[in-house]
Amino acid sequence: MKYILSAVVLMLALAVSVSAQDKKMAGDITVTGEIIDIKCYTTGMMGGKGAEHEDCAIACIKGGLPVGVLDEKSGDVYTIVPAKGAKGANEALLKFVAKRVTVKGKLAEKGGARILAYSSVEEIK
Ligand SMILES: [Cu+2]
Repeated sequence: MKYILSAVVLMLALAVSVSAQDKKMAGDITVTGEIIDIKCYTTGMMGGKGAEHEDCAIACIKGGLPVGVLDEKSGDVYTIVPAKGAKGANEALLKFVAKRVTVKGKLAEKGGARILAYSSVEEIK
């Protein structure tokens, strides 16, 4: 009986931790990593990241392809959009392309998409 009870408690604890993970979908977030153009990074075009890809990334982002940040720890990619009322992310982030930065903002996640409405970007020197 004791055994069954502890098994039930364990299952409940697991269920709670899983639903807690599902709910980490919105809120303040800080991401450290490289500013990338998501299209080239995803397709692997010309390496898709780093200094060798800087010129391509700038051209792509200037041309309107989505800009994002590649989390250096997890490898997760966040699409960057402007915070409410701010100007377009693409133009504002051009000077940070292929640089190592810290991006702060609000995260929204759904269906595999990660959207970061950024409030600040700082280059790490
Ligand atoms: Cu590119």
